[in-house]
Amino acid sequence: MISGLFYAENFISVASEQELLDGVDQSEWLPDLKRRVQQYGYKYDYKSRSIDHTMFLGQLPVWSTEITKRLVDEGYFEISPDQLIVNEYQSGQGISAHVDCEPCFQDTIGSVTIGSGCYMELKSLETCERRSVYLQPRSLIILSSEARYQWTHAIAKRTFDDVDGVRIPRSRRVSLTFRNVVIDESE
Ligand SMILES: O=C(O)CCC(=O)C(=O)O
Repeated sequence: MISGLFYAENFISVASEQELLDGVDQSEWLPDLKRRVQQYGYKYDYKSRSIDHTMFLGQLPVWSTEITKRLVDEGYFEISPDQLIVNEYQSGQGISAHVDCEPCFQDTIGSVTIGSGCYMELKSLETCERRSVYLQPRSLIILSSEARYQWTHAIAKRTFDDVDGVRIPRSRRVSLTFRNVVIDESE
């Protein structure tokens, strides 16, 4: 539908979803934003929209290893992601339209949905066309090339989504967004 956008339903099993959620819930949440977040690998600075080698936090958590391995083995990422942001959305929470920081992150971004589904809404920077993808629980969405750079993505702050004529209430959604950082070693 958009070049560089891939969507895979049932990317993870119900058992893996629960294991990931257990891993997330045993880890510390950061109060940096309105929604709760966790950051691994490198800490992204939301205010200055920047990242550098001084922001290194350590390896990605062990509970994410199975996913990062699959992302590479199944050809979604060329190299293993080294940055992970966990976002938690309660019903009614979302994320405003944005293009992920271009100087901070490489081409491919992958997001796994845990818990509630929701629409991801995309808008072309060039033509203002709109598309939306309903992210089912346990799905994977990849944004790369045109979808990553030429379109914004957002999640509307809603308590329900209308999917094929059915009103689906939102509950807690946790997303795991994997990226590779761009680090200038000379800095
Ligand atoms: O929750 C998601 O799936 C998307 C997260 C996102 O767009 C971001 O962290 O920049």
